[in-house]
Amino acid sequence: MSLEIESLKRMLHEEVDQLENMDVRKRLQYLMVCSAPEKREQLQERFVEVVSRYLKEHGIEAPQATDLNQDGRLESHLQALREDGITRLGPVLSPQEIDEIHRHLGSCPVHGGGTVNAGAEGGWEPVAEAKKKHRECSYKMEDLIDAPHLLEFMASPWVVDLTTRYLGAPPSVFSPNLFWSFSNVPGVSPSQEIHRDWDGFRHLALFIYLVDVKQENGAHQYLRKSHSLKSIEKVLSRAKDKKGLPSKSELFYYQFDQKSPGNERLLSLFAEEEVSVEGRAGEAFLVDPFGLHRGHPLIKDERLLFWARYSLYHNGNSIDVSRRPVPAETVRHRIPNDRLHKYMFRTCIESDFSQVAESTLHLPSALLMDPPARVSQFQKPSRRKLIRNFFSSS
Ligand SMILES: O=C(O)CCC(=O)C(=O)O
Ligand SMILES: [Fe+2]
Repeated sequence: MSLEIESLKRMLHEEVDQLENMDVRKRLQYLMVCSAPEKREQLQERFVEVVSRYLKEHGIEAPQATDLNQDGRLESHLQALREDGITRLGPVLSPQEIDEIHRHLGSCPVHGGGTVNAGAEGGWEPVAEAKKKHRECSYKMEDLIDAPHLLEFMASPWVVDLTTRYLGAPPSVFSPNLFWSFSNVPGVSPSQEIHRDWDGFRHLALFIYLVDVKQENGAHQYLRKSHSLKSIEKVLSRAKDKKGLPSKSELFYYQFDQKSPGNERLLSLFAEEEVSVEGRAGEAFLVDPFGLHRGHPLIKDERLLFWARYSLYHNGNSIDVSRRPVPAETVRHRIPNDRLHKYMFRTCIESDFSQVAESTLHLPSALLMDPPARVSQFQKPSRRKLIRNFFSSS
């Protein structure tokens, strides 16, 4: 075992000792949620090093899409992601391709809820029925994978290159999702409240609009520079003359909820950084979803949104965990059939490369932790409570 792995283990154990017998994902989740911001970023760096070394040793490396580098576009997306946490990729699917996707979905049933696992009680039904009673509904993962064009885009060399460079190692693609949001059922769903996503130490969300989207039918809203300590510090230093500023730790883990007294203060601090991504069907954007974001609640019409998540490991709390990967035969001709792609898509496409899929599916536990001695008695407290504890002890 390399020194790096040893030292990472030590760092992790320092904090984990108090949390006897949590299984590895809970430990990682705890570290992600409860570490002081500086510690979290330090852990993140080390985690990336360990994962990328491990993958290299297993022959999994992403080739660089050099043609895009030459015209500087990839570099500028990367820079925007690092500085702002969001970058717009422009139109990536043509109107004809969008029509083909809609034609495919025309015969596919949906389930109430923005993700299938988070779905309301009830079965599969046509969209026309679902929209009468649900604010959101989602398609089966296999119907999404079978749809034309989306899988190819998720696997396109420059998306793989860009996500690899941002994450620091070839990504694990997880939770591809395709869902409608409607305006005719009152109320607001959790993802329509400003929030952070907690799917890994470092992760990205790729979004593609499949209908034209304006603010009133659910444009994605993002607070730029809320995704990293460094960029939060920039926002704070720009506002240094204002009274009653929150601390950078407070900002780093800030969660909005309707009752938070700090919401207004935060929104005004990030006023210059707020973007609502309006765009045509076929437009894509990438965000670091640790940064504060939401989908605007719809006031008219509807929205069809595709997302895929790119992370450093299969985190175990993603929406596809209880779903079986689709058989490889159905997609083999559509994306390269090599080690890299088998690894990247192992959560959604069955792989005949089972050794790699197996040994890396639980990458963190294989690398970082001894298996827990006893079944965990530890109940993870709610994130809100963890964060409250964090603030009261800092
Ligand atoms: O609907 C959107 O634009 C964002 C969705 C989201 O943030 C989430 O599901 O975590
Ligand atoms: Fe989110």
